[in-house]
Amino acid sequence: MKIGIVCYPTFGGSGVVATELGLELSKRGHEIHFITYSQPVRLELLGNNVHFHEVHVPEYPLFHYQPYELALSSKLVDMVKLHGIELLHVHYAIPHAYAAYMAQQMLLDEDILVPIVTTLHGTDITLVGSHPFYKPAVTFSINKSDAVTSVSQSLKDDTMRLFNIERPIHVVPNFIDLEKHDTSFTDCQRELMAEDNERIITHISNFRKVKRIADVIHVFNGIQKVLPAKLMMVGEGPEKESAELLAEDLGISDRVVFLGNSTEIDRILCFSDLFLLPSETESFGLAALEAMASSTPVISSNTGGLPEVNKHGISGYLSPVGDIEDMTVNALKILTDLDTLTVFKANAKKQSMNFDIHNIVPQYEAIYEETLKRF
Ligand code: GMT
Repeated sequence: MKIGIVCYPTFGGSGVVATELGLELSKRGHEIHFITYSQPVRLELLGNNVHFHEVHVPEYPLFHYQPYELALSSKLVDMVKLHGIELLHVHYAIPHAYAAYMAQQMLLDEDILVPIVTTLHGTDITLVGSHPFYKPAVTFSINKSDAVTSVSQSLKDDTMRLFNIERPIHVVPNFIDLEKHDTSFTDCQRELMAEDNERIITHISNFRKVKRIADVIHVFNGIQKVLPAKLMMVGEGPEKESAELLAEDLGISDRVVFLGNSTEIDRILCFSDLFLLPSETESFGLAALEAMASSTPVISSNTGGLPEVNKHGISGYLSPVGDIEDMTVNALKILTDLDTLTVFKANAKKQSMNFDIHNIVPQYEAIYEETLKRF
């Protein structure tokens, strides 16, 4: 199949999922066209089967807001015609599903039929999409998609509850390429980050409010009072500065390392003992799955799709949102004794195997085939 993929090309989970999906589809013989405003961060290899088409939005002083949707839908029309793209798979409803629908209508005028598959990722539904300013457009574009998927059962339930949805939603969970998280790395370089007797705790996110970054610091503070430990904070975002200040106020800034954005997540996770994800809400928690695939148990909040990913008492623990004390106690249960840590590490790896890329990507292929047949 010739498939056009639209996504946010940044470090966010939806862009990562879209990119990994496109790369895997290309390995399975499909021709993939990424259509977005810059090359996706995890898209390193362009080749015969993987193409990238940049959407340009020229600055025009009359516009207070530059019309990205318009530029995107025009680009989709051009690329479908030029490359014979048979299906558009858009990740994140806003504004991608809306722009794709406009492109579909323009192409229809020229008797070109292209179905749209929309994948809902989370904040497009729970935080942004359900805002009254966007809700009618988001409802419309979901209902006009030819197939809709969501990354967890919890997100599907939220979508059905918050919007008036008239079509089925298929749950296709996020996935992981286990080969990229091979823990048999010989050059893990743990010694560069911490002393032998120190436990390494990691948090990776876009440092937005929804991630509850202060909780990460407080939980780590509780851990390091009991055990020698270091905290790796990976990512960039609006809450980073206040997290740095909090670490300073608590007198632990020498034990908290802010690493910024990284394309080498697997390298950081390979020396991590525990992953913290205390988010307010999380449709899935791809970062937690990536940690587990690197044999890193997870302390997370019990919200959204996280219980579908992290299994309480097995791959880690789940606590009520904001319950720093419970998270700290659970973290110490895992970290204090080396044998327990080893068991949790093995369990985390095993649990991640339920989301093997080789089992999940065929589910998308089946949806594409069924949608094309129906269209
Ligand atoms: O919150 C983020 O980390 C970014 C956000 C995005 O839209 O890229 O992530 C959402 O999609 C990911 C991939 O499906 C999910 O794993 C994240 O849980 C989800 N974030 C939220 O629901 C807050």
